[in-house]
Amino acid sequence: MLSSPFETWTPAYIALGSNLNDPAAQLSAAIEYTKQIQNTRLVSQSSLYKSVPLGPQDQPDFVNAVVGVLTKLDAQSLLAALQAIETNMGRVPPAQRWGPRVIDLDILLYGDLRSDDATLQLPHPEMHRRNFVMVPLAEIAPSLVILRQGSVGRLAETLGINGLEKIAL
Ligand code: ROI
Repeated sequence: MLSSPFETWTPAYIALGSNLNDPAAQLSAAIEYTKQIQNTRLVSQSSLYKSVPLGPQDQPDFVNAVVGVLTKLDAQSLLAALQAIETNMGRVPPAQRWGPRVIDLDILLYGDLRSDDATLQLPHPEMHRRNFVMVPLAEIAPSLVILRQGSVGRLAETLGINGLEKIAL
């Protein structure tokens, strides 16, 4: 009972990405909306990074960032809140797998929770391979350890900054 996620502030990390309609402005708007999620506090925010697309190259560069929150929501409720923000911001189901998008909000980590749900895999199964996720995350949580992958700082260093450029903050 005392450890119910509804009564406890859980740290979670969220990756943001956009490559359409002024991506940096999309990320700023998404961060403002994230601050308004009920029972949730924004506690840290990385710089914004321009990044070359992973996947099809015939699309605009992305802007990526990571934020840290403390939340009383359970993981599924946090996911639902983030999906509502995506929908409000005009996200439509991508026409193309790995195609361009107005906004993408992915939960990377929710406390120590492991989830292999169809709708929510935690830790995010690809995060440790993507420098546009690990480099911004390393700004705000370098000593965080990702299950079976090692520390965020070490992973970010190993991945390097190829194709990444800090553009703000
Ligand atoms: N590539 C980059 N650089 N950043 C992203 O956020 C991103 N998101 C995606 C795909 C299309 C896989 N590529 C990306 O969903």
